[in-house]
Amino acid sequence: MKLMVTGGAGFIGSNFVMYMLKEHPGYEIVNMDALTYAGNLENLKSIENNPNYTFVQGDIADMEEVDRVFQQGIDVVVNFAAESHVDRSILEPEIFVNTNVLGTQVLLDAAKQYGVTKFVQVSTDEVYGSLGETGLFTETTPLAPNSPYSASKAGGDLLVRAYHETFGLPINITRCSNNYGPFQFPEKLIPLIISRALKDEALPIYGDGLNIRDWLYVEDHCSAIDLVIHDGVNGEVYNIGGNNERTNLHIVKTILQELGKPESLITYVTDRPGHDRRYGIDPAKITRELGWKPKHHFETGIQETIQWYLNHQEWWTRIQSGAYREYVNKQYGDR
Ligand code: NAD
Ligand code: TDX
Repeated sequence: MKLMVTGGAGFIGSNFVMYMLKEHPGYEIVNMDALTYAGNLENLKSIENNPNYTFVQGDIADMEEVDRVFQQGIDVVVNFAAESHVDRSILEPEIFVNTNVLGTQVLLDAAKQYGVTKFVQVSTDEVYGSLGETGLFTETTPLAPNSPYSASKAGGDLLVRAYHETFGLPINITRCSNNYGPFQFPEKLIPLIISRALKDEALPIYGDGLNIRDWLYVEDHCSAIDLVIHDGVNGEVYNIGGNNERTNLHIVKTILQELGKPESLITYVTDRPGHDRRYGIDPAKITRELGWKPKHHFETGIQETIQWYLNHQEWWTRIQSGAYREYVNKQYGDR
């Protein structure tokens, strides 16, 4: 099987590439990634010489670049490539529409033209909007995105759905809750707090810190996508989540305790505009129909994650200094 993974140099994509090469040593993987600020080939150092792995630098919104990859003969597409940070989408929405909507459409067209056995769109619970104090997102919850990021992801999802209904493309859409684990870019809450706390910097908490996110260890997200590729019923949406709802304040205090740092570092700042109050996923469908079960408990997963960031300080320090671009140029030429 030949898989095209887009966005495989980002946080979840790189974990997924490594996971699939380990779980399915016979599969070939082509990783197409534009290497935006969030793409980091250092994440993939452990597998860069694997003969079943190739990297292509390219933009999913560029028809010619996408076409060149499909000419290699692709069986399955897993689309992780996206602009993924809500705060950046508030400052600069255009690039989100370009990659998350137009980029998805370009990929869909190529998948339709060349024919694939599966197109998996990796999406997010944020397309459902915000929950009140009770209830969970199911696959039939209406889409009600509140940020330019989630609106652009919802736009991509709707195109994926339409290519199934109109052209019979064999698709699945997965909607996962907040991921955490190794290689997450230090703009996102958990790595941001760890890296700033280690430097005794103020820890910015938006609003009252009581917004709730539903956390899933990244490897458990990868195992769910693996199942969907193989057993997902064409046209279906699968929600992925581990029933781990926590307030942001709880997350930050857990990290501080683990690092032995004082809570006085916590600094309440102006709330994110349109800040969703609560996310919570009902994973009953993927559990029942595909037999998926997460392996990692939040309490141990967060400890392992903190330990990973402690052991890989050079990884995030280089990102924060921008020096990892030198590695890219050294490895793949100056482009
Ligand atoms: P990330 O920002 O860490 O990585 C995104 C990757 O996509 C980067 O390597 C970047 O270079 C690449 N990319 C961006 N624009 C591109 C383009 N036009 N063409 C090709 N490559 C491009 O993101 P992530 O956190 O790993 O998220 C991956 C996917 O999972 C996204 O689609 C996101 O919406 C979804 N998702 C993320 C989470 C989460 O908690 N991080 C949860 C649910 C769903
Ligand atoms: O400095 C901060 N202070 C703060 O209070 C940051 C960066 C975040 N927060 C809050 C906002 C959210 O309530 O923490 C929570 C998590 O924020 P992010 O890490 O930015 O994640 P979120 O907005 O929930 O979106 C993430 O999960 C769903 C990913 O970035 C998305 O790509 C994914 O779709």
